[in-house]
Amino acid sequence: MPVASQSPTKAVTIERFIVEQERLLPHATGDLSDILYDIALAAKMISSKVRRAGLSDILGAAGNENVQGEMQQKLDVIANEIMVQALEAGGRLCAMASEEEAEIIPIPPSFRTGKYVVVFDPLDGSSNIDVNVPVGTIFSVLAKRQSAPHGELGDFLQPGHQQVAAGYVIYGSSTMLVYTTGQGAHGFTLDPSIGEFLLSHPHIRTPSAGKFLSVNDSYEALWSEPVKSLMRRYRGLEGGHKAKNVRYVGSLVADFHRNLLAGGVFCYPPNAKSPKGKLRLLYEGNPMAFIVEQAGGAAIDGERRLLSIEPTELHQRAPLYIGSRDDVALAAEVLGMTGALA
Ligand code: AHM
Ligand code: MG
Repeated sequence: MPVASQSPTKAVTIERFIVEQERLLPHATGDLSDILYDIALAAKMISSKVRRAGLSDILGAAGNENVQGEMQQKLDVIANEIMVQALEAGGRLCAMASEEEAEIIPIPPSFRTGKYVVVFDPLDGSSNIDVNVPVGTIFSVLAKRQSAPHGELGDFLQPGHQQVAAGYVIYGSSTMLVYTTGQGAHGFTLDPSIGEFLLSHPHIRTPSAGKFLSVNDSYEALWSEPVKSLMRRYRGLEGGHKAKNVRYVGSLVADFHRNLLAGGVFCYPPNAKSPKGKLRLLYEGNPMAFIVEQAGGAAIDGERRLLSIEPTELHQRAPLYIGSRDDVALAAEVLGMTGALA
């Protein structure tokens, strides 16, 4: 693996890395690489907007007119527009879908269409923006499977194991992009001085058992008994397990990223008020599940491997238990899951 080790003078840009990865796929046409470049560009643009979030507030709150007399837009709306505009013109997609839009986003007739669809959450955790907590962008790339030249709902409703690429960007103390095309999960850190994503975390491996538990336990009274029992085990109160440290940001990208690198499990269980949890399968659960499996971890919905779920709706929710493999295996055992983790 020529790019796995590097000296500071031989920095590997994301463009170079994507090209090297593409060479490993004998039938690659370059279309997928172009989509990834476009997403990396969008990530840089969103990052620059996020970095100015506090300043935008000074200049005018969302819904107010700014100094130029334009309406201020909410950052999640801006991030959505950036993603759409970065991806629609490339000729590689036949449609897109976003958490921000109820229906599929068509490719305008003035642009060529291609053989992929992308589904994304442009700014996950955006309720955290006002208090300067990390937020992120999550994306999933699928190959078109219907015959019509434009994208249809059926192109999006594919189980997660069919994803051809997936990733996320975290706008944290630095901006990082982590993606996979099924050949490992790789992380890149944005060097703001040169405006490039540089390979910083090649071939990420997540610890097999983690020290962190990320869960919003204000829902505890609404959980089922097996879920309560699982949480007691993670906390070392039942079953003789070593107690985990609880860390919950409330931004999936931030909680997932910490656990991916340091080891741990993120849970968003079903509860009596939300029987499918909160997180969306196609653009939150599935991309993270693809990455975590590539890093040696696992993801389930409590009944099956997350990537095996056949979706029926664009914005459907699914419970999520994701992270270090032994920790997710414990969830599978306590919740009575019968199938294999992966
Ligand atoms: P969003 O897509 O509307 O931002 O919601 C998703 C977010 C996740 O980032 C986070 O893990 C979760 O919602 C937190 O939900 P809760 O406040 O119920 O714990
Ligand atoms: Mg979200």
